[in-house]
Amino acid sequence: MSNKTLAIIKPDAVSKYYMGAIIEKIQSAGFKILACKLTKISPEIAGEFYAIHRERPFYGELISYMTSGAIVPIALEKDNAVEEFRKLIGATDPKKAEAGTIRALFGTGIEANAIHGSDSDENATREIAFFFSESEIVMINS
Ligand code: IDP
Ligand code: MG
Repeated sequence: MSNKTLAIIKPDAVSKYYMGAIIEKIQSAGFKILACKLTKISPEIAGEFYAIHRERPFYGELISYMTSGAIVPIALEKDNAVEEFRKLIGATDPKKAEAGTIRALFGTGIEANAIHGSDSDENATREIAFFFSESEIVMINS
């Protein structure tokens, strides 16, 4: 059980100015921010990040969506981070996400679901390294 995960506030949520409200939810749930940046990615970079979904029917749309505006990748730390963060964000489809979860509160559809969360410890490690170098990982109050 690892203690790190990667979140990405997705373009729909950033463009609606939900970044502050979402970070508030994340910190209130006890996650510590290790690294955070506002950025925009190219289709090549998005394609590399989502390479595992290359065969899925929504892949092309997913790449267009994730490159349609600014995103906020955030490296997070908490005990059992991957599982705890997936609980906090809720199901992929905001309509099916439990009330109070980030996707239920801020998502508008199965694609524009406001936030990404790593789905395994292995992917969390890969995804954090995808967006942040070692020297960019910092602990507040330590
Ligand atoms: P997850 O983000 O809950 O892990 P995945 O199945 O890994 O869900 O899909 C990655 C992302 O692709 C989703 O968060 C969502 O933005 C998008 N997506 C998933 N399923 C669909 C779909 O059926 N249609 C359009 N977009 C989808
Ligand atoms: Mg996934």
